[in-house]
Amino acid sequence: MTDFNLFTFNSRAYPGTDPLVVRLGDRVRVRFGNIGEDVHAIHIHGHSFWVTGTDGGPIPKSAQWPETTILVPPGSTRDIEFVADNPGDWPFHCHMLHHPMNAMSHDVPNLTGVDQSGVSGKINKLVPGYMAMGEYGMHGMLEMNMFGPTNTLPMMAGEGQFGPIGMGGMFTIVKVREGITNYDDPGPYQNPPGTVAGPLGGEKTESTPAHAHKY
Ligand SMILES: [Cu+2]
Repeated sequence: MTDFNLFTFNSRAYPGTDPLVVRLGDRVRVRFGNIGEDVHAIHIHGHSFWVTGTDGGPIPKSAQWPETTILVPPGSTRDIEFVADNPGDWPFHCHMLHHPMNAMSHDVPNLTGVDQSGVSGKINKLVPGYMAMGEYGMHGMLEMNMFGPTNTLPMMAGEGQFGPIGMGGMFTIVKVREGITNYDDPGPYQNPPGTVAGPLGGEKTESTPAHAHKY
């Protein structure tokens, strides 16, 4: 159910990808080289960028254009540049749905809202180990850490500071930090008090950090 490849950044799938650590105010250039056979739509959160070059050469400044997603065709390169003016942890990933998630089994028919009570027992007679799932969406899969076949990647993986992230392919995080003196991974962003959404009424949950509740 991988349609029909596994997709990576620099041969690595999230959470095995390195974060891109940048200093607040840095001008950042990223060059994508697509050596596969599929188009990739690379998207950043928290910023917009300028498309500044292709494998044909630099794009003159008067012809550069602003974007938040850039299509990178097979066998080509694209350069983007942005000014990191927004502190935080920002997803940076391919926007083709199964590329940042790889083995997400999205060819399985959508069972959201389908009452599956009693189904597991019957199917288990034919397919031992079958588990009914998806009545309330697939988010529950994130916490199961189910084992897949030994020759493939996990379906979804990665832990964030608020819980499972549910990505497993062309996905990384741009970490924009003020006042850093090196580009080592600085850990999760410390969100300023009052900037993180919480449950209505301020009820504390296990995955909500304490500093998110200083109302
Ligand atoms: Cu892609």
